[in-house]
Amino acid sequence: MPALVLVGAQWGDEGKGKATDLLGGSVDYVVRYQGGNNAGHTVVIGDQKYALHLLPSGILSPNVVPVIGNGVVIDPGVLLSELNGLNERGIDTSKLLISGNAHLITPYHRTLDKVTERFLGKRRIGTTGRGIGPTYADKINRVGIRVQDLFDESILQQKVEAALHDKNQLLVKLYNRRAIPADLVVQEYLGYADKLRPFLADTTLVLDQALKANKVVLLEGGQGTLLDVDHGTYPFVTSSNPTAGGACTGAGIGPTKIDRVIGILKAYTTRVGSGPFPTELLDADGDALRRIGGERGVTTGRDRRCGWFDAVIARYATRVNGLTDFFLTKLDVLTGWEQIPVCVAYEIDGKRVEELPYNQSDFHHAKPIYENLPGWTEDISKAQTFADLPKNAQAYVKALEEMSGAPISAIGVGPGRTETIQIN
Ligand code: 2SA
Ligand code: GDP
Ligand code: MG
Repeated sequence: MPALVLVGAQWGDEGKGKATDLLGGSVDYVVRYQGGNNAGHTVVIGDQKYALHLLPSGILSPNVVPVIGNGVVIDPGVLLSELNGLNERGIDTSKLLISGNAHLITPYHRTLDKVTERFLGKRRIGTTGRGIGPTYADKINRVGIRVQDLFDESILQQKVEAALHDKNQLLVKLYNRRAIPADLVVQEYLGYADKLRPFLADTTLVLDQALKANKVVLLEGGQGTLLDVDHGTYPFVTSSNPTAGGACTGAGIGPTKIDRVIGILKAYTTRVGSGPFPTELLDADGDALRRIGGERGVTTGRDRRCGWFDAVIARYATRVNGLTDFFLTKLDVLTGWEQIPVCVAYEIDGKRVEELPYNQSDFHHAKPIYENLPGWTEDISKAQTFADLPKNAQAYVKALEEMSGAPISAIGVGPGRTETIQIN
C-alpha cells in the first residue's frame, strides 16, 4: 500500500495528533512535512497526555519510524528538549530520522518574528513567535541554514555571517535592537551537531525504499488548509504549505505514490491568531465551545477563537487537498445544544455564495448563512458504533458529510485513543 496524507481541513487544531496516533498501529513511517514547533499536537493514551511540537505524532507508536522531512523547519534546542522529555517518560525515540535538507530556526529568526509582530501592531498576524516565518523567508531567499550545515564549521560560519549581514542592520537601525554576533550563533549550533548526527538521514531515499518494500507511509501535516501560504487566508497564514501538495515537496514523495488524503475536520471551527473567521462567536456559545472543547493553544497557551461549523470551508478543503475522506473530531463537545447552527453558504455584498471566495476582501465581508440542525443531550463519549449515536447526532454527521463533499470515515467522541467510531 502506498502513502497517505493527513491534513487539517480548517485552521489547525482539528485533532491531527490523535488521528495520526490512531493510524499508528497500521503504518510503518510517519513523516512531518512542513511547519515546525509552531505546531502543537495532543495525543492522549490511557491516562497519559503528550503534547508534540516538532516530532511526528507517530513517535508514540513503538513500531513506527518517525521522520522529520526536508519541508520542516527545526529549532534544534526545542527538538532536543522534546526528545529528552519523551525519553524521560520511557518513549523510545532512537528510530527518529531527520532530513539533512530541513532548515534550522536560529535565535535571529525568533527575534525577527517577535519584533516584526510588535512593529505591525494592530495588523499583526498573531504568530506563535517561534521564528517560523523568518526561517522560511531565508529558505526561499537562499540564505537559510540547513541541518547538514551543522557538520562543517567553516560553511556554517560563512552562512550565518551572510544571513546576519542584512538582519543585523534591520535589527539595529529599524527595530532598535542589539546586533546578534555570528560567532555566538555558530558556537551554540556547533554544539547541536553531535547530538543530531545519529538521526541524520537521506529521508527521501529511505522513504522511496520503504514504499518499494510495500511499507505504509503516513504524511502528517501541521496547522491546516486555511493557514496554507498559498491557499489560506493570506496574509493571516503560516509560511508553509500544510495542504496535501505540500506533503509531496516537504517529504520528497511523488504524487503518484499517494492514494489517500484524509481531512481532519472539527465538528465546529476554531482559529488561533488574527484574520477573518466568518462563523466566529463572540458570545456565550463561543465561550462554551472554548470551555467544553478545551480550546487553548498547545504551544502558546492562547485562547482559541471559536465558532460554528462552516461547510464552505470544508468543501474548499475537499477541493484544494483532493480529500478522499474526513475524520470528524470533537462531536462530543456539541452535546447539550438544543439547536446547532451550521454555516451552509455566505452572503457577500447581498449575494449568496457557495464557494470560498478567492478574493481576500470578499472573505472579510462574508456573512454566514446558517441552517439550524437539532441537537442532542445524551452523553456520546462511550459510543463505539455509528448506531450508538443518538438519532440527531447521526443526522448532524450525515448533514456535514453531504455538505462537505467527502465521506466521513471516523468520528471522534473524546480525546482518548479508544474514543473513536470507525465507519466501515
Ligand atoms: P506562525 O507562528 O508563523 O506559524 O503563525 C502564523 C499563523 O499560523 C497560526 N498557527 C497555528 N494555528 C493553530 N494552531 C497552531 N499550533 C498551536 C496549537 C498554536 C498555539 O496547536 O495550539 O499554541 O498558539 C498554529 N501554529 C501556527 C498562528 O496562530 C498564526 O495565525
Ligand atoms: P492538532 O494540532 O490538530 O493535533 O490538534 P490539537 O492537539 O492542537 O487540539 C486538538 C485537541 O482536541 C487536543 O486536546 C485533543 O486531545 C482533543 N481531541 C481530539 N479529538 C477529540 C475528540 O474527538 N473529542 C474531544 N473531546 N477532544 C478531542
Ligand atoms: Mg494544534
